[in-house]
Amino acid sequence: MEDILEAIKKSAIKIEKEIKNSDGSFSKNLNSTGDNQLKLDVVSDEIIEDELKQINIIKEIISEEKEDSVEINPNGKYLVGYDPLDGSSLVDVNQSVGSIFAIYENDYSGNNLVASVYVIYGARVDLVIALNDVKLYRLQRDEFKFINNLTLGEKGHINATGGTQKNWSSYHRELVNSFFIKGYRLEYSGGMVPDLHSILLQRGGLFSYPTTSDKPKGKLRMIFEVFPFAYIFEKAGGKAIDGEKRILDFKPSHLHDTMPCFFGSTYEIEEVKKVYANRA
Ligand code: AFP
Repeated sequence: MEDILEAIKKSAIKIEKEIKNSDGSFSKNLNSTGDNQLKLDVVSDEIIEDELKQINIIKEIISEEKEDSVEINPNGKYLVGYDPLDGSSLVDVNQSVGSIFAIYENDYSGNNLVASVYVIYGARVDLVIALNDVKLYRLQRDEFKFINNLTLGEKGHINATGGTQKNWSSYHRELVNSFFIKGYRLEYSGGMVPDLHSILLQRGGLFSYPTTSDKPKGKLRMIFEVFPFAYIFEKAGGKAIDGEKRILDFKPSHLHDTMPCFFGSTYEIEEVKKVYANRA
């Protein structure tokens, strides 16, 4: 496992330099989700693949930017799913972006996750590693220094509301508004990594990306985005559900499956369950 974590750190340092020098232009391809691929997406994916394929304990890797998995070592122990540069379109408006890594054993079921890591490229470069707890590291002169453990309180004050509002269901709109009426503050950048990092660093709140009329199965990808953050939020003392059920109890049918997701401290997730259980 240590070799994988070191490879992620090396990748992060290289990607951070690429972002600083990026001209934001698009490559000629689309990714498996049909998104235009920024050259930065492709370069970040190549940096990570080059680092991970040198590690013998890895059986295969699957990238959000590629249709199929890539075999590394048939006798390897771990499967690594990653989103090389999540929210990459935000680079052009100088917002924070991130890389997300999920490390599985046997298959890509949520309950087979054994570690999750993300990197946020913002005013500072932070790295968060979730094994049995959640640890925050910060890049200082090309080295990641341990800062502190991340834990969630019982409840928070942030309401990060994903998706286009006109495409929300009436009950989801009722849920979102119920938090604003309680005094929660809207914090939403359109980047999953900075939006969830902010909730973790402020020790609570709710991030939601629900089923919407334009995305009936949600937008966020199970293997590379939803499962790793569900793991992190649970290890930090919070919860992660699809509106009713625990996210990590799910298993994708296809490598690029998406699902609705709610990540938060306990109080907020229990409120989600109440509204979604009674939806018309
Ligand atoms: P891109 O990678 O296409 O920029 O999308 C980012 C993302 O996958 C995730 O990082 C955000 O949480 C989510 O999409 C934002 O989606 P909406 O813009 O529909 O709210």
